[in-house]
Amino acid sequence: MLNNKIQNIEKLSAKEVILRHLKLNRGREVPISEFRDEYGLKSSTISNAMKELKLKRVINVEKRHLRRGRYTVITLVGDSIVEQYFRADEKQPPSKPKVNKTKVLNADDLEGLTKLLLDNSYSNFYLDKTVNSFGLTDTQLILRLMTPLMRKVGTDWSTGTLTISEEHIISYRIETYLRYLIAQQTKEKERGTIVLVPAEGEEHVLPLIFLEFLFNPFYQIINLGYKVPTEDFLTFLKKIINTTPVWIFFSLVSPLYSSTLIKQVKFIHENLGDHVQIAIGGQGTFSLTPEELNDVDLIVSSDEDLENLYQNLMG
Ligand code: B12
Repeated sequence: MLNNKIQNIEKLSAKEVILRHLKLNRGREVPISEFRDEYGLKSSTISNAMKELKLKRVINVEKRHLRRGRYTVITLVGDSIVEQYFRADEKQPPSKPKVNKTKVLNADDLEGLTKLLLDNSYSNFYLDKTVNSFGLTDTQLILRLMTPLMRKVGTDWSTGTLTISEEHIISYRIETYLRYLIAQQTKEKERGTIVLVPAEGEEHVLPLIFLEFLFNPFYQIINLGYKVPTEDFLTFLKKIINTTPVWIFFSLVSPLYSSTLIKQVKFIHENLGDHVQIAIGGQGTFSLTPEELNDVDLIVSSDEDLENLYQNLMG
């Protein structure tokens, strides 16, 4: 599948790009979003080209309800402008049959997933297709795939198997992919607000996106990303605590920021009393002592803890 993409598209018009891509992917249902994601075509350009080609008349355009929402799928059918295009093209000498080198991955093949994420022709679409083929639930996607993958990236990075650039690329692509999934999630009636915030100084923000993806369907999620001064954070919390039950999820990946985090938690409890519930989680929490955790309502230090929290809050 990774090879089913037109090379050297610079000199082609949008119409040609669409037709050639359909040809390369003959027999497969081609989502319109693929033209946008793969070739950078704007939605309006795709729509105009489709009108000009009268694709709507000769190709089935149907709304398909996919697991995470609706999107439009184009399916090739019999005698059409596309078929005419194929006939014209087939007069050229036949090219060598292509060998499909794409390996079918499984969810535990972290090596294969790393390669896919670092492939030059990577797009969200390829990862999505692969991930969909695993048939994972949301918690499995995070706990069985994303978390072990990032842990492996950490190990490979510290042993020099992966470079810093490669770690950055993978982190960025995972973040982008999860944002892409979040944008397609269906919202149910909200049960409250979850504010996601890293310990002050902490730059590992991927776990916040994991949590946003997991809880977004049922909660108003406010993901504060990084570098939020505690006083500022407090002012912000005061504005929302009277209108909604609030959880604060603090993430601590690097143990370097554990004492700062404990100060933050104390400060918030001193100023807000029991108006908010505070959970802290992440691999950095191992360095905290039971005394330090006095002000914390919940500690999530393992994948199992996270699974349990998910069952409790979403069940
Ligand atoms: C990606 C990455 C980075 C990226 C982060 C990019 C981003 N957008 O987030 C960047 C490049 C910025 C980075 C920087 C650094 N990193 Co780094 N990084 C990683 C890596 C590979 C993945 C981190 C990650 O997302 N993990 C996600 C999961 C796996 O983490 P988790 O803590 O187990 O969380 C799970 C749960 O606990 C839960 N969870 C997490 N938080 C919370 C909170 C709540 C409330 C709940 C309910 C649940 C929950 O969700 C997860 C699923 O179970 C890790 C490797 C690893 N083992 O994680 C190294 C790693 C964490 N980094 C490391 C280091 C050393 C650094 C740097 C100091 C490097 C440097 N010299 O600059 C800096 C620190 C910067 C800083 N100030 O924080 C070390 C830490 C070693 C240590 N124990 O101190 C690791 C372990 C790599 C290694 N093997 O050496 N890093």
